[in-house]
Amino acid sequence: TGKRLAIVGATGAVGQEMLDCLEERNFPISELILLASARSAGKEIPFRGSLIKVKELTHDSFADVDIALFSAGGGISKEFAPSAAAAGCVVIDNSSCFRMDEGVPLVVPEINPEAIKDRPKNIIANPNCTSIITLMALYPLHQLYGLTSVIASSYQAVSGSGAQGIVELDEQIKVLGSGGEVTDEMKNVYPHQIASNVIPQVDAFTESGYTKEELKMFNESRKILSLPDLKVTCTCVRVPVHRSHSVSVTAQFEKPVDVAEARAVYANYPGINSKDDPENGIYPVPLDTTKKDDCLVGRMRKDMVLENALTLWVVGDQVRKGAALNAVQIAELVE
Ligand code: 2RA
Repeated sequence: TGKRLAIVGATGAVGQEMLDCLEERNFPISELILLASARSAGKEIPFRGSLIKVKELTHDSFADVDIALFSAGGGISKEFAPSAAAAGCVVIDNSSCFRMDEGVPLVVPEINPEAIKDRPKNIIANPNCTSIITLMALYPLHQLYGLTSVIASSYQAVSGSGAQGIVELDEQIKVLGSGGEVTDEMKNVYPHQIASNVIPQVDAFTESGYTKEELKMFNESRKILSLPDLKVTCTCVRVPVHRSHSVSVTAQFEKPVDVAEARAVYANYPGINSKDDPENGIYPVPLDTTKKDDCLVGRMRKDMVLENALTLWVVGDQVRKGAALNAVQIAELVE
């Protein structure tokens, strides 16, 4: 029998992608409840051949709901997820709100599926997209060689800022394409022009000089892999790409590494493939993974500087595996 499933933030980019994933994976649903702000209430969204009317989110929206997927920002999760959990609903939250809570599992189904069993708050957290994509590449190598440190730089799509990030890039590309200039009025999402530019800041700066996004990679990697001493340092950069994040990673391990063996580990590994043949100019680019489930790894090489280290490049769709698909896969694990 199907589940009574709610999506909070159904009208956003991730919410829409969740609907696509639920349909494509034939997720068993007896009733779909779409919840959003009063502004969006009343909208009708197609699902499995019928139109579902969006309802306004309230604290009482979760009576008899089995699973609720939240993707409406940290504020909404903070305010409404506890009410949903208290109503007996299993909450899968895509915001950063509960990720580091002791009693909340932080799950990538291909890595730590068993963690969902211990959910005293009835809340399961979906990791940050950059963490998911990076760890999809590193986990198979961790199983082989024992991961000890990560040095990474990310190249993050504008979809990470929601639909408005995509709009801002497209608008600026259009103006530049017609010989115009980007004005300050066109810089709402980002502090600088994003078209034909890169911005070495994702999310707010902290006192350490790292941004919140960079500290998410540090904290979430340790929790998901259960490696409390894992060393992680990264720089997260926004680039003028629509949907896929790319990450350049140098990873160090306990044991000596072998590139051929490392490349081969991805064959038949769920959710991640290798696209890696440098002699023939073969490696993954963001357009390869857009709207696709799997992440792709390439540029794998034995690192020239660090002992027992591999340097590689991984790409994944930020909206899909980075958010919506991962949340739906977690929902599939919930009995
Ligand atoms: C971003 N990872 O890319 C953050 C949130 N989705 O903006």
